[in-house]
Amino acid sequence: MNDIELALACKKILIENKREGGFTEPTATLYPFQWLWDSGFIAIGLATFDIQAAMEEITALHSAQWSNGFVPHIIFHTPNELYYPGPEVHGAYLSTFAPKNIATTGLTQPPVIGFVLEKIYNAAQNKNEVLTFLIAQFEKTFKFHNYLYSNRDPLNEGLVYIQHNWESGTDNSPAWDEVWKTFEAPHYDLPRRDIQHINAEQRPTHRDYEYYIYLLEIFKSVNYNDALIAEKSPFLIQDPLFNSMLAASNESLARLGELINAPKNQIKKLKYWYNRTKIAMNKKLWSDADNGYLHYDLRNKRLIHALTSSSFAPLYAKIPNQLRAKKLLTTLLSAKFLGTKSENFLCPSFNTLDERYNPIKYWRGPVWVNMNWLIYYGLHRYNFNDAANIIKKDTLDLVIKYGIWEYFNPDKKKVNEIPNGYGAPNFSWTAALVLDLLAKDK
Ligand code: 2M8
Repeated sequence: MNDIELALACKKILIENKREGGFTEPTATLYPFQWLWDSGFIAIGLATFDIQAAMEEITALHSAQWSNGFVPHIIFHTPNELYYPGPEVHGAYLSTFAPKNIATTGLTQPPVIGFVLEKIYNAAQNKNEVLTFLIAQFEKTFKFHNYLYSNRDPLNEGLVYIQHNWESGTDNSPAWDEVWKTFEAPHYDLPRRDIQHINAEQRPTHRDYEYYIYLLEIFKSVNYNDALIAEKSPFLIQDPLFNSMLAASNESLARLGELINAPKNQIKKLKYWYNRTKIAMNKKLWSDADNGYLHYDLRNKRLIHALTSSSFAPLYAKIPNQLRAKKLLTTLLSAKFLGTKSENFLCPSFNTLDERYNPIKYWRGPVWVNMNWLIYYGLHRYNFNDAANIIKKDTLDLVIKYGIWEYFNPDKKKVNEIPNGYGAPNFSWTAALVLDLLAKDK
């Protein structure tokens, strides 16, 4: 398959996964709604060939923004029994801030939209065509960041926390194993739909899901009140990926703000947020022992010593200085990720030398194209061009070899044995970000 054929296949997926209401499903069947960070990545891909569709994607997402600025991670545009847990299990309507006209979750996801808006602006041939859209979406995204810094930073450190593993985007990361050990979840009968579509070996376990659902029960018991969640919930995590996305979005919004003549105090605030988050991440989330950024468990006041692909996300937001960035590069190219003889496709989602590494299970080892895309651009910010080329080549090789899947086995030795990628096929953000990587060559 050459680049032109690959680009055509990617566009076809985005067009086929687009639904009435202007949003794109991550993939038909497994994820039949709109997801926050998926939509951001999808809009980046759409912007390479259809600016209107990119704008519609973000407009549809923000149509479900809560009155306090919160942006939910799933918008249940139309009822669909194929997915569990649906709106009833999430019970987000219990919050006084939730919209009345559309069902959403009460969880969020990595705040990527700020930098997505800048990508849309840069991709637009005719800047006037996107101006009205940008002015409105800038305001909404600013409000979301304001919500995060006001409600998710109880120590006022410039670092926000996530309250559920589903907010991380890296849902089943071994990093969470350490948190599950700190409390007990009850046993539930769970009508899992995902493992009816996908091989259970590639999805989280039943026990994992019990923890996920138990956290929702806690949130519902306090009507999704943030202050009470901060006080009671056992899961309060400062995530390097989530905070990097927030920082990068602050940077982008500050630049966009200048372009659209946003009020000076908003631009000032965005720069202030960016700098505070950068300083706090370097102070609190960096580990010299691991040579990488880690998750911090705010409830139990400790770093979680697990290197994941999220450990490299700070490169995307220019969080580390050049020296620290070099250390991160060394970790990426070490036996832990690339392998001593480059035997892995970059970037495994978890340290391959850790006994919990699993190359086929969800976020516990496989390669994810959205993480590769973030690391690719992050490496370029430090002029680590050789490593950036490796990760780009690995991404395209995987997609050409296996198809446009949700995730992939990192093991290069197995390419002749493994028939396909993992999770769902025809996966929207894989298609979208491959389009962006291919467009970058032009
Ligand atoms: C996965 O998460 C959802 C829950 O949000 C699930 O497994 O049901 C994750 O990979 C997440 O990062 C992604 O946004 C979502 C849709 O692609 O699927």
